[in-house]
Amino acid sequence: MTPPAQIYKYDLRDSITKRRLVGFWRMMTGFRGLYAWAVVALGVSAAANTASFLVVRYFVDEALPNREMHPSIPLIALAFVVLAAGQGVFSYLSGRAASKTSESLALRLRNTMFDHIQRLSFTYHDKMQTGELISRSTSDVDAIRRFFSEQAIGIGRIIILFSINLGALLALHAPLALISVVVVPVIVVISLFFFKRVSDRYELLQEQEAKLSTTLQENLSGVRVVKAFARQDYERNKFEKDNWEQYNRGRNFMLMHALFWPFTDIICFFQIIGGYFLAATMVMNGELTLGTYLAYVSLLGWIINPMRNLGRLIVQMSTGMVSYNRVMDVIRQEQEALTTGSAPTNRDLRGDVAFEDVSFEYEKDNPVLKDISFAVKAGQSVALLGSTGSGKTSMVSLLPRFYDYTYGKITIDGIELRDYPRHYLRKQIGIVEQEPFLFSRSIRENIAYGVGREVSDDEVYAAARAAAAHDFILTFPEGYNTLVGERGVTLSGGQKQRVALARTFLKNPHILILDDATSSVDSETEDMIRQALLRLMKGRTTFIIAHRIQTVMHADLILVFDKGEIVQRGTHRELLAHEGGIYRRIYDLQSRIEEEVEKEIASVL
Ligand code: M5T
Ligand code: MG
Repeated sequence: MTPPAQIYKYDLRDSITKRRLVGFWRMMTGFRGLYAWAVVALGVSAAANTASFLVVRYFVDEALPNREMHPSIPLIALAFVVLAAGQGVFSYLSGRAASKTSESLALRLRNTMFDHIQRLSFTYHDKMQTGELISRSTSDVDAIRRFFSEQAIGIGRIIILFSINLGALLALHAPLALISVVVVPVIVVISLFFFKRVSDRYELLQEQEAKLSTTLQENLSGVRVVKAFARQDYERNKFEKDNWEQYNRGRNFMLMHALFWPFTDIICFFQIIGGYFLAATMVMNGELTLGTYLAYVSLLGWIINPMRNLGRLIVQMSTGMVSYNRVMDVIRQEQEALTTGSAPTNRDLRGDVAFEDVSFEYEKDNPVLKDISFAVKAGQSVALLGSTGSGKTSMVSLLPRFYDYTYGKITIDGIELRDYPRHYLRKQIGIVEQEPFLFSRSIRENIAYGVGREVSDDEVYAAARAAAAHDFILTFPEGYNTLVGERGVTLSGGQKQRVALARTFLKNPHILILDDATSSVDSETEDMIRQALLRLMKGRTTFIIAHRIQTVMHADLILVFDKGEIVQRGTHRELLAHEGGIYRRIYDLQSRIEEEVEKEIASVL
């Protein structure tokens, strides 16, 4: 089976509106016909049900009083069978259409959410908690699904039942019919009263649920830290506190529901008893036949009980509406424009990069980069050195447009960075992140991840060799098919880094960014990678962030960062010549340590 084609024909972003019911209506695009059919089929089923009460009436009033077998009795029996079968069949057809509609709508919503979330900006993801996004994509989507599968269809059903049965009742005895529905407006008013209260409480409940799932998610990804610091008790207490809050909010929510029931129950009870009583009196006074009375009793039940359900549904609908807002809040966020930009994208980047007085801030008025200016020619390498938190990662993440700079100008090949479509830049620029992430897939899939086409084994091996990863991968029994992460082996920090390096090498980018990419490997392996890098870097502009002088000394330009500013610049030679400069100090410190280590080793040998 394949998903219904309609789900791809409509963009849910078009259904964002302040009026939530309108939003729901728009969301149904492509399925309204099917949905209407679900309601109509339900109506047919209800009509068959009602008709059988009228047949009862005919049977009691017309057929029974005759002593002999009335000629219409076989017909009556047949009518009962047909009506019962009709009711069952149409009820099934309705359920089938309704389930297809609501599941399709949920399917589309989940697809849209997933796709949308991965296209949101880095800034949004920095701020939005993962647990919150997960709960909106699952629990809130489910509430919307229930809105379509249970609440909206239920309300349709009730309106139909109400109209058909009331119609029949009016035909039987109009004054009695009118008296029998006096409580209906009261129930509607009570439902609306509860609607607001339930929806407020539900919103609080959902917020707490998101908080709880964030706690859980964070705890799971940080399970090693928790264990290492033996903080299980602390974490449990924290979780229990949040969970207790969840309990209270859940309870408040259910309590509102619980309060609603007795109100409507009592009202409906009086309505039904009153109706029976009144009709019975009328029978005794000879104003009503017995058959009509029997039909009336059934019809009244079929009017009042659905009305009680109407109240419940209206109240439950509020949950769907709260969830609608929570989901639309995410969908409303603007995506990063990936493909717009006036720069030509039909050729590869050459790699001339220039920064002119660039400043950047994650949060307003808190600049992490100040007046950064430098220029490199295509094929040159730039090394960034500096204390932690000085802005090195931030600077390089401007190049693939992960973030947009606040002031100044960055150009690549003479064209302003903002004119390049992000997708193009990210295809052309390869970045090995400071804390690389690997998927729970095979090593091979991880390495081939960035290429976006079928790659041969030889290509994968070559990239892995360059990253000094080939040999260690072959030590695993399953080699390149070894699963990484939760479902497979846990790689060491250095192994992970090398797989990430191979992944970027294979992508063969025109601008290469290595953010502390060899920090977790030993000096010998680093040396191997450096050799491979020298070959790879040829002809492409490279940015290398590192803390070791050895790693940066061969760069064409070394930038020394401090607190978001470039405090020194030049080649290794030039910077060394600057006695008392930071670079020189770092160099002296690192060579002193090395000397000491060497002495130490010599003394041991
Ligand atoms: C520079 C802040 C960070 C620091 C400053 C990545 C990131 C950083 N920051 C944010 O506010 N949000 C972010 O998403 O920016 O940070 P950096 O650029 O990561 O520094 P670095 O790469 O030079 O440091 P290190 O430790 O990797 O050598 O104040 O709080
Ligand atoms: Mg960094």
